[in-house]
Amino acid sequence: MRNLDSHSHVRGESIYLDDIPLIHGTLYACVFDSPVAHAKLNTIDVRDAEESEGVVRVITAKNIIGENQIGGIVPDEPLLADGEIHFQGMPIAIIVAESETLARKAAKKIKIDIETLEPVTDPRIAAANGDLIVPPKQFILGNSPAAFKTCAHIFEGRTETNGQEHLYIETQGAYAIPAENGGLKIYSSTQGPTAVQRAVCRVTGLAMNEVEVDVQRLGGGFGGKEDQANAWACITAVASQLTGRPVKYALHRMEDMRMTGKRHPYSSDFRIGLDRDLKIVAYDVTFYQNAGASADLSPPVLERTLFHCTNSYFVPNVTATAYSCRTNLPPNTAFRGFGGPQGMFVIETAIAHAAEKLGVPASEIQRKNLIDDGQRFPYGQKAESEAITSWNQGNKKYDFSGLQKEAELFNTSSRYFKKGVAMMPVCFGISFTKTPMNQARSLVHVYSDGSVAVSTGAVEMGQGVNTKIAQVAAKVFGLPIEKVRLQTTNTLRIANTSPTAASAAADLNGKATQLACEAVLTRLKEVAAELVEAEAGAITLVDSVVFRDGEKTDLGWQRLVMESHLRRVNLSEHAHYATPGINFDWSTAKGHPFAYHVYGTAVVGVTVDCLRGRYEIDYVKCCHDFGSSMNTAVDNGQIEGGIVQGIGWMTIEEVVYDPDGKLRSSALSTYKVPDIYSVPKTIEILPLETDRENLAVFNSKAVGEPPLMYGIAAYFAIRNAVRAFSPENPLAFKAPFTPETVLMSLYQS
Ligand code: MTE
Ligand code: LUZ
Ligand code: MOS
Repeated sequence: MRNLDSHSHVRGESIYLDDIPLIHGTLYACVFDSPVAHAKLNTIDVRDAEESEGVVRVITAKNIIGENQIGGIVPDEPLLADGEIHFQGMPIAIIVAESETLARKAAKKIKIDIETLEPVTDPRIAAANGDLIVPPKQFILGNSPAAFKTCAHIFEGRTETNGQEHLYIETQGAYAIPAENGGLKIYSSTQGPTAVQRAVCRVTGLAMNEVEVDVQRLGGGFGGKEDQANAWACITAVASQLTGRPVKYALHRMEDMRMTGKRHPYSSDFRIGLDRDLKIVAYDVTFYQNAGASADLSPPVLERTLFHCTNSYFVPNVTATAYSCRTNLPPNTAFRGFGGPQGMFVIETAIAHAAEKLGVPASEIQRKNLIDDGQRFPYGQKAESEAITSWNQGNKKYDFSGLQKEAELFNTSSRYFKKGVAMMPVCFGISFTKTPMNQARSLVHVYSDGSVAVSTGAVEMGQGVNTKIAQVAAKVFGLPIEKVRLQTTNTLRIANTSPTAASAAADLNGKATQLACEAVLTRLKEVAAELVEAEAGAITLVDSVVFRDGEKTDLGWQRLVMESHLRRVNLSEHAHYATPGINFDWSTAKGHPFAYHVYGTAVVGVTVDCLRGRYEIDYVKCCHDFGSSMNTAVDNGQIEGGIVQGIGWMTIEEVVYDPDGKLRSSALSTYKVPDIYSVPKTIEILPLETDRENLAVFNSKAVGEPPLMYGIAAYFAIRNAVRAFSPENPLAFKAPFTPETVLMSLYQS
């Protein structure tokens, strides 16, 4: 089943924020943002800007009618700088003008008087200064201090993983339109319409029932619009409130790169202890998360790092500690995997490091420690594990040791090209780790002509959630998918939504849709039973036709719907779904936070050109746990995209800040994402065979984030190839492994 959007996408007819027809009188906003990372802000001189051609209004913190505050979790994020500047790119003033060009021209005329302060960009320095976003968090399982005393082998080290620019194709933006009696309608490129609604209410002083947020789709979000769409929506809302006119702001690429946060860089320390049989006995890890200047989503990202700090392994004794460190960088935020990848990188490093020191393949340590059914994660939840089955089924198909031997054989006869292979098991928990967020609603209308409209809180951002939800409705009603239309995501129709995030949108909104459709179906079946003279229990709907006891009748869907309407039967339903059985208690740091886990095992092979430092990803082969996929086209696309994005993070994508906090990789010429030439030559996906039940919609497990972490193997595969060339060189565990760092690693003395 193809993605419903593919037709309009390829014809360029899909509607994004920038395609919304503008209302007469629309103004354009842009911001004047800080040129320095840390400073005292004494005065802002907007006089020249105000007098600049076409300028309608210049807005600073003191003009905001509501609160100058957009911090959702911690109230530490002013919309506009007031008194102090916390990062380079921090919005200071909003310029509203008759055209985009005139607004940007005027922005250049703003002058500020500042006293620069020492910026901090290193999370360890921030931690040493006691500058934490929230108190440290810890997971403890067993007793690692005691267990280390029993270990045959103990290794320790440090890792660094860098940030990652989301580079959604559609930049951030919003369009605010005044509504009756001081209300506002906001079109926003957001993953979280309700988050936008709340933030807009806070800065404008309006109530939630006065603000409507509408989202057609996003040109990508990847977590970057889970919370960080709020600022731009607030800017247009404040500007619209103060001018009484519609205001639009769509960021230019370089503004977006400069002003928005990225994946959190982490610096981490680990200590791993193994017994003689290579079983991991104890693992201590300390994470220093570079949160940037304000909390944003850093606390839950930090928590997910802890949740995934042992990846797919069972480790009986774990002490994991995590610090969220405040620095003078743009606030870092959600990014596919939400801290999970950063946690997993560290244990994979610990294993690789132990394997190198012990002279055994890392895959042997990995395989021997995979979590089994009934074993517990450090947070107390028992595994329903597919870790071992996905490894074994992958191995049966791909022959992992055969692939390793092939690379070794190649390396014996090749001097300047070296191959490396690495494995990556993945275990990712599905559910928001904040239990209350795991709820959703769906509004289903069956119109009198038989067409079906579905509204949910899910936001389509390329991941195919609308297609999956349409499939759910079509399946329940026994209709072709063409009969079902997904409406925009709108806070008037669906209230109090969780963001489309945590890979859970299809599960949560799909299940709510299933419930809504089933409720309407029950009523339709009662009418059908009357019309064909049967018990309601004997009725089924298949291919738009009513069946009685499995036999086709001449009552079709359309007539059934019309007859039901004439009998005044309710053809609409608003249903609510809340994931059952989940909980988590931070006072004990134990619980059952996830509805289920997604498992998988990947093997990645690379070839490094040891004269130039360049490399190619030869293949990624994975055995992936779909449960039972309801849409293999969409799901395989998610896996391929996730893998490429994960490889990008580990290899060529390099976010660089100057020590003074200025983003150097601020354009597409200096920040490289994988393109068609650098993607793996082959990606093979083997669906794991399992007949286990799960809490996913129609047993089709969430797929959005987990595959990103297969990309971590690319890092270790490159490392193995580098070591094949120069085994004696000491190598840091620092990602990304860019071609430049590979070259230097090959030839360092
Ligand atoms: N796929 C595309 N094409 N574009 C995106 O922005 N975001 C990812 C993933 N896949 C994303 C994507 C992220 S970060 C998440 S959490 C999930 O999609 C969210 O959607 P889902 O819950 O429907 O899987
Ligand atoms: N967002 C969030 C997420 O708020 N909570 C989560 O647990 C989460 N997990 C993954 C991605 N986004
Ligand atoms: Mo995805 S990081 O949960 O938006």
